[in-house]
Amino acid sequence: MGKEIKWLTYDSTVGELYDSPVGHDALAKVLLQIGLPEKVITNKAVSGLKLRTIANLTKKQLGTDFFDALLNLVDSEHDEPRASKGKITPKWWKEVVFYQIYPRSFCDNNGDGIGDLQGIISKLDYLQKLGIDALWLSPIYDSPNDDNGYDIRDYDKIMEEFGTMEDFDQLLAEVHKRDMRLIMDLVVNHTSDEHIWYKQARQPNSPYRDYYFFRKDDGSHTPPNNWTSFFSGSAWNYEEDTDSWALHLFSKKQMDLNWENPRVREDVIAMVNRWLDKGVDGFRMDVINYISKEEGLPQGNETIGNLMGFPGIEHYYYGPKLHQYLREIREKAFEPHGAFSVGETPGLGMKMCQLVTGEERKELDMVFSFDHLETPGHVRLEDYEYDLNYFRDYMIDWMENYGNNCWMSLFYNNHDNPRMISKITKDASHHTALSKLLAVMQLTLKGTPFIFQGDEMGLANYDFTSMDQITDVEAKGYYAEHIGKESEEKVFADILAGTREHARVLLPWNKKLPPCHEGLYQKPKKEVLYAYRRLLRLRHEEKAFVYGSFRVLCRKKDRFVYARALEGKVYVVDCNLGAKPCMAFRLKERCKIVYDTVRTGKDERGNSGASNAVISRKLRKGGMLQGYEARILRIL
Ligand code: TEU
Ligand code: CA
Repeated sequence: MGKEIKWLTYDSTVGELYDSPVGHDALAKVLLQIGLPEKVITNKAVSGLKLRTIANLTKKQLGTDFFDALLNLVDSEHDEPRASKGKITPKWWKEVVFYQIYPRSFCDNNGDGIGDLQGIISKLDYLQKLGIDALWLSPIYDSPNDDNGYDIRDYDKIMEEFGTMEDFDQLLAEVHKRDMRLIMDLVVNHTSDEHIWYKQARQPNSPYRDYYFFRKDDGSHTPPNNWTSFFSGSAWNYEEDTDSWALHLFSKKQMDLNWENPRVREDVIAMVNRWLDKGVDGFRMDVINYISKEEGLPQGNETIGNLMGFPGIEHYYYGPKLHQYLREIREKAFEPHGAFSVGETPGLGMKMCQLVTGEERKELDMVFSFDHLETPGHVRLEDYEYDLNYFRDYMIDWMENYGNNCWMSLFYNNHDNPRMISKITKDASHHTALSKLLAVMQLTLKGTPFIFQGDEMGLANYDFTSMDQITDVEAKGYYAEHIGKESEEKVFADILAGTREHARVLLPWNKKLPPCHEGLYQKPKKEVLYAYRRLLRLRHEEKAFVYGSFRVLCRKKDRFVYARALEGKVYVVDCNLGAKPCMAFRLKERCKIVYDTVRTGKDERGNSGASNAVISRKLRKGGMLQGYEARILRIL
């Protein structure tokens, strides 16, 4: 399986570092973070330099141990990713379109202002009519809701507010009755501090002590290392009664499980098997790339910490035993059940993703990678405008280089992100067109689309006016951390731009909202719904959009034109990524318009009647695309 990669040292060159999979992804990530192009590294003058030279030259900026940290990370991976050009293995999860449900804010059936399982059941027909054939449910397990269910108290119980296990069984049966599939969220990097394991573990002599990361205070009364939590502050809680520290990469109530302990793995795998035995079709695995922490939990490199915003991350985002643990769950739980797995893997670049999703490696089926969600030099909690030209280049890179043994997930939104259309522009007059443009790309590019609830209604960000409307633990932590250092205006503007709350307001079809969200309402856009239905049907009817080849026809500024082809059938997707009109792409071949975001907007069946012929004639002469218009053509 690929050649052995050689160990790198200070005598290796920048080029060699960039050639190694982990070095490549780590450097690419750093460049992305500081907003520099790849050329900075690939140009000959730099790539030939020895690391020793670079380290000496940049000592002031990067510190002395930056390259130590980098080499340590790089040398933990000796497998070479394989990007096959061969035939794609057919799988159900490559052919479906997923819909993500965030249960708390999807549909409230009993009118208490909280979404629930009966609410989901009541919308299955709607989802089926939309053309959805697989669902991903964000966590529905028993939880004290410090992080809305991502802090699990009992993996075998349903959150009371959502319903009962009977409701769940009914939901699963109703999903399957419609030939749809259902995957659950698997949150096993951490549990709630109210989980029975953690409660036991707090006793120093408990057999559960080693289920988590506890460290005795060394007398200094400072945390054992400089790792920080994703929700601000140190990643360590001090526990007075035992004079020890406990690790939590997320909120203070989300305690990291120690995967080094084989009993943790056994218990987790047994739990996964119980759900699979019930008949669920697979899992979305929360921050699954964080489960293997480097032995000894070493101090994080400061430079990396500053660049990435999260000191310590290099010691766990691609940990030494990650592959081993992923294979273990697959072999002992997923494979025997034929279950599907998609890992949430923040921070992994393309090569690392190839190394966890290559089908020959038997780890994960797919991942959610996130580098397309922010343009270079920007972070989510920041008020800036997203440039779709970056999205295009990112997609082209992955379409061309990820390999046919790997398979991508395609998404713009989830419960951790604001709506992409609002990030591109706050000018609401463009939002309908943008929703449809994004839908066209998501449903015609190569990979499995994951639509987030409300995308199909054309929902945009909410106009929150105060922190009282924001319940999310991340935003609250961010506010507390930044409010002393920057103006209140700036802090709120950044939160308003990027808060996860935008994705967590009850969908507009619910009458009663919780008090903090009262009055927040957006009118669902029928036109966007029809566009989604039409595009979903097209994707299901035309396998070229699933298994077809991908070829770029034009990638000039604000233009993205590509072809998908299978068994002689060729489709061309012509997208205007800018707000201004542009010339449509000129094809030599005769072609037919299959779908157009502007002309067929209102018609649910996608019939555009006479206007198609008109467009066809115009097309041969050139024709125009309006701002953000997209069009799908079939070559005749
Ligand atoms: O998210 C993991 C993650 O790293 C982020 O996307 C994170 O929420 C934030 O954006 C950090 O900047 C997953 C879940 O999707 C998220 O909802 C949970 O809060 C988190 O894990 C912890 O379980
Ligand atoms: Ca309810």
